[in-house]
Amino acid sequence: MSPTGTSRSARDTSPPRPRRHLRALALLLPLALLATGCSAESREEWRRGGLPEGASNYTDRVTTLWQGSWVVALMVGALVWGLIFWSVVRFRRRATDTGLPPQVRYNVPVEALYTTLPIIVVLVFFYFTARDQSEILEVSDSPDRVVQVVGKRWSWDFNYFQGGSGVADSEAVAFETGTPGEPPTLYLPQGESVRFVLDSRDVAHSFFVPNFLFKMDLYPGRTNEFELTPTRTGLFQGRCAEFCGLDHSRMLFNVQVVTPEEYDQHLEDLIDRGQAGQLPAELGPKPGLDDSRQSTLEGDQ
Ligand SMILES: [Cu+2]
Repeated sequence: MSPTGTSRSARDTSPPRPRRHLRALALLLPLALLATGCSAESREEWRRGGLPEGASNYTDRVTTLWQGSWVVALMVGALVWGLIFWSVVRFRRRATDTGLPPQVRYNVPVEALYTTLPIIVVLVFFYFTARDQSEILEVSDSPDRVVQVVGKRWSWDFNYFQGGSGVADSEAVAFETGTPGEPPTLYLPQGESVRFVLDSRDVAHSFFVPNFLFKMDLYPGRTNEFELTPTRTGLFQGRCAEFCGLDHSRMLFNVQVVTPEEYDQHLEDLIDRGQAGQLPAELGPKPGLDDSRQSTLEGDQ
């Protein structure tokens, strides 16, 4: 590099400055990081930004929001990293430098820029997130099916309803119940809108099916609802996404999306197995809640 390097140690006691090999490393590292993820089979997953393959009518909307957020984040990242590297290289200490560089302060245009740009970014994020969230949380007056999901430490109960838009105006048809050792399977019909009515028997849980790209919390004493249409048949994993105690990690369930005919047949099968109607009350709220919350839970249903 510089011929002055040989005599540097004689008059400079500071540690050696980064040299050519460090500069090469700085250039190669981002390339190496990019290259590791570009095999053919993972290209589709990269396109989705690491999201699982979608299976609900919200998939496209959520994926687009996620991809857009990544694009903005990478643009901001590239700008910040670019300015950092440019400053590091452009204003590095040179062999001929002596003493401190000129000290500057206050640059109104730059300060105005880094105040307004983040505000604009946050407002754009907020707009698109709020728009998509209100679309996704919309419920119709006449869903095709109604399912009540009841969280409990540490498993799930599913009550299948028919003939209305919620639990209050529908008839309980059949139920499924699970334990941490035997996770239950929730059946859903492909291509039909399903109203989910979420309740908890004890503490806060969260109903999460990664392939639906959707989750919503379950609270004791409060009913949450959302509507969703499964778009493809298959077996999917579901889990609790709210830490709820010792066996939270075992609070799993399966989601089996089938044709509407198979869905009806499954309800028939449950009835034949003696699982008709709603889950019996003796499996209801567990000890640990005070009486007012217990009665709210029972009174609502
Ligand atoms: Cu839980």
